[in-house]
Amino acid sequence: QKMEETYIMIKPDGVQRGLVGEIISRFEKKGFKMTGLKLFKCPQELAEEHYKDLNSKPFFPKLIGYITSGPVVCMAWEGDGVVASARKLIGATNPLQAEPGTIRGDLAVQTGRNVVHGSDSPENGKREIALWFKEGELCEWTPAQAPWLLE
Ligand code: DAT
Ligand code: MG
Repeated sequence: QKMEETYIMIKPDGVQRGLVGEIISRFEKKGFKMTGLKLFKCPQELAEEHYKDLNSKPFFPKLIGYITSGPVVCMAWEGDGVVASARKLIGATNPLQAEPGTIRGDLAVQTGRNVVHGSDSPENGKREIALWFKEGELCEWTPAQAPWLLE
């Protein structure tokens, strides 16, 4: 049985602001395993599919415009409880409400520029990874630190 996985994406503001290393670092240091990574310009249709549950919201057009406005960093991360834990590391949707110590709490101020995405359930983790990554883009590997993280 495969470990839980989540789709994490650094949004265009995170890339433009030079926060890529900082954000990846948080997940790396926590001890999760990266299984996919790419810099990517997101086409309109993919952005719309990714956020389809929000397509009736008034902010939807702006959200799609923002996500497609520049390159994003697409990531797949794996680990026990990674979905909920990544959401905690990321912090609340509105960065002003996000706790200090979280990515959004430390690095952002507006909901419309909240620098990072994380899947909200294991099902959506799978769905989003399949949506953003092609066959052969994911990497199965065992980190050398595994025995020092997992007993
Ligand atoms: P999250 O990204 O924390 O999972 P979400 O799935 O509810 O939040 O919404 C997806 C993104 O849509 C969110 O990161 C920013 C944008 N968004 C959500 N609510 C918004 C609002 N009320 N006004 C403007 N943008 C919003
Ligand atoms: Mg969400």
